[in-house]
Amino acid sequence: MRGQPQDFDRVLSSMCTPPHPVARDAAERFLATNPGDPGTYPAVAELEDRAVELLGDVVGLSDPAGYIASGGTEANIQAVRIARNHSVSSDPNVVVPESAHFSFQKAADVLAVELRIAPLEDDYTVDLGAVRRFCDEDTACIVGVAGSTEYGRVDPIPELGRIANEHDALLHVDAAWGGFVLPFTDHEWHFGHAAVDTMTIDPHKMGQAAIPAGGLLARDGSLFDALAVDTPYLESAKQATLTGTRSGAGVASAAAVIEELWPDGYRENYELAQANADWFAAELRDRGFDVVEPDLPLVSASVPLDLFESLREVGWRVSRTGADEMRVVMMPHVTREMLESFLSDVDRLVPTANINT
Ligand code: 0PR
Repeated sequence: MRGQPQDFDRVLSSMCTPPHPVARDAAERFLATNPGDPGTYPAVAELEDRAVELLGDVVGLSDPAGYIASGGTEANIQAVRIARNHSVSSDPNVVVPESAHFSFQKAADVLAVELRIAPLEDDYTVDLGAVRRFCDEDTACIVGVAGSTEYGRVDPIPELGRIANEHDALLHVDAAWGGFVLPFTDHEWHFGHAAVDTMTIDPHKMGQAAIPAGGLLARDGSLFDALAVDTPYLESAKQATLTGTRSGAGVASAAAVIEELWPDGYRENYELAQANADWFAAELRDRGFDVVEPDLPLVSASVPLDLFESLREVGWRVSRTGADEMRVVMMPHVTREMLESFLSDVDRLVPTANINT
């Protein structure tokens, strides 16, 4: 059977997007390579080094250590694993904001660490007082989110770094989605702004690489020693990645597209996406919906369930937040025309929907 992938012309809530042409081309050329075995596949290993170096430029780190992971989930699991293995506690805990992606629940489960979930302030960033209260001598890691999945918010990363230092804990920043838009904002979020130890930044989200291409970076390469296992029958002596055989397509596409778009192409994407987010938020507000102010290019708004369902029925791929708002992510494929067409469906469907629910 020869399946047909979905079109992107009605996809509004995904954090993925069609790969950029240079990413697609690189992915195809490197399909039969495995960066997990750099002795046999040296060309893709070199591209991985280049991708990490370029990611360092994006996140204010001059000598970055890291690798291209299968996605943000693997990068977050590995960051928690670094912190756990680094910690001297026999009962380590990790303090995360309530806005943290569910991959941290997987990390806590797989790694048998306690997850302490700090509540948010009214602006959807983490409550620093709660983080302080939750930290103790067993805290291995504090997590800050730079571009949260549901509201696109950025936690106060420099303050989290100070709290982490006070507790000898590591600070991990999850910029899986936000990492390719935040360089063009005033936020303080990266290695150059704060005492960040590790970071997730995914080329296969806003970076426009082919899936799978997540990114894990560390300020200090020795942090990866805590993950390394011996690989006796490979030509390389050690391996710090979670998976063994890995996608050369993802790695090559990440290197190619970041080289192509950083910084001007990404800046252009950000400016278009943010303008669309601001415009779309205002349009929804004009129609009487409650909208969470879009700080980054992501709009969440209270939309009644029956309208939401009607929109899905006519083909719009929209999802809901935990608090039941509709969420639209301004990925590079989301154009003003798409949003106009969506709004005309909203206008058409509103009279039949019950706006008071
Ligand atoms: N960290 C953050 C801040 C995320 O938003 C996500 C995924 C991850 C980590 C995990 O990344 P991976 O999915 O690469 O492992 N956020 C999206 C979400 O849960 C993932 C997604 C992407 C969902 C495309 C749907 C979709 O169509 O919403």
